[in-house]
Amino acid sequence: MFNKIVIANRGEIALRILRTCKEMGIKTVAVHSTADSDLKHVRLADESVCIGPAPSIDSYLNIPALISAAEVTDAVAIHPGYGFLAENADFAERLEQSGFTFIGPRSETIRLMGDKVSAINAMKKSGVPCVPGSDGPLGDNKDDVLRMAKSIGYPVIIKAAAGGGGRGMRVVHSEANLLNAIELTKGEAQAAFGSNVVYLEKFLENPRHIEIQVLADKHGNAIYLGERDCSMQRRHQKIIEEAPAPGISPEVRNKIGGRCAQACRDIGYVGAGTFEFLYENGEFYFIEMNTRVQVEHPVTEMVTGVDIVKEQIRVAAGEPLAHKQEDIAIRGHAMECRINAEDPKSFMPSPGTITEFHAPGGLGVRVDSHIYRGYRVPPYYDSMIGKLIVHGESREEAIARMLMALSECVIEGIKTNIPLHQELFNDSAFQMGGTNIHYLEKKLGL
Ligand code: MV4
Repeated sequence: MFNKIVIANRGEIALRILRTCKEMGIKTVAVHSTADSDLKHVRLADESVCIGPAPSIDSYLNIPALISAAEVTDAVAIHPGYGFLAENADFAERLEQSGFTFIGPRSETIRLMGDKVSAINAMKKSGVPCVPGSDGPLGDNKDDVLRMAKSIGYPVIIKAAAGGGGRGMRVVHSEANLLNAIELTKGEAQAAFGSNVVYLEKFLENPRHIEIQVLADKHGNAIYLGERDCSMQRRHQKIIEEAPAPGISPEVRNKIGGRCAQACRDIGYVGAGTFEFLYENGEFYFIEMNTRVQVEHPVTEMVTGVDIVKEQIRVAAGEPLAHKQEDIAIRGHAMECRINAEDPKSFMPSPGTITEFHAPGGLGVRVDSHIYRGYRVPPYYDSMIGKLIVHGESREEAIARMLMALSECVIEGIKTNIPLHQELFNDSAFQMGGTNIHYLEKKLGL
């Protein structure tokens, strides 16, 4: 096993990784910007290194500074968390070349999945269901493109191959707008990603966002840990996630999960990963794969009992997965609220000093957060300051526990979105389960 790991992230996920390292007897190096020396995990780590000034481009995204930090501390591996460099194939490749272990898939796999066209092609080859579409980049022949879109049927969506997560896409409702929309999307993609490659899919109007969690090792083993429903979102920012997804039967779960695990074996996937699907009229349609640990991984941990970060570290070190598919069962129901330092009505960030903090507790309540009384939320980074996760025997019990936990939670000095969460957990459509990706924006009147 690794002797010492650099945690190349901040906030709650850095603390989450540190906790598992401590449990595994692995020494930890916290790296932080000048704005982050008071982070909780920096205090708890065995060593810490300041890697640069507040802007993340100069610190958390500074590859030479991170490699230097690993060198001077004699660390052997780097955990990237989520965001920042977690899905940067060049970073993974440079670590591989410098003799450090990147805790994640091979750089080649990150690159394959970073290009959405090659990701979809790999998945289709493995029998993962995809959205009907162009089966590759759009070419220059206008007649071919028009004919193809007509056979798929409007509305269609144009997506940048280098995009993802909601960046670089455009919906087209009729043939009259298609060619112009393609040119606009190509131009935007070139400016944003340095690539004008775009592809086309049937636009699904009212889908849910359901994703499958997988784990794979270097010995050809791959398993799935069920699904999460992440449909409650606003402007591509998820705000509530749950597992299992309402209305997904064990048979349906095992069928789609089995396909994802097989795809992992086919491409030699290593580590934790997520297959993102749109789910509409009882069918799954693959859209993207995430090659990192995700913000919402705790809901899967709560219903399966598997420590996803521990498995990431174990498989990166060459050990076999600790769990077999037949040992994985989905027990009860888990829900997660992302707690953001923001105005609950305007969604404007609300950085500042936390003058009072009382964490909720009790059976089935988990708080993944780095905040404490006196902590100052810096204005430079993401506004998420923690996650409130609950587990219950049933979805109803999980909702009741979340309402209890939200009412117990006291955060003063900054604004948070806790009032919005309270409204949503009291919302009758949400309580029924199965709302689609447009529900929250429509409710907010956006
Ligand atoms: C789609 C779609 C409808 N049809 N693709 C947005 C994020 C990116 N991961 C893919 N996205 C979408 N792709 C087809 N063919 C609708 C979305 C979409 C969406 C997807 C998941 C979660 C929230 C979303 C919000 C708006 C649009």
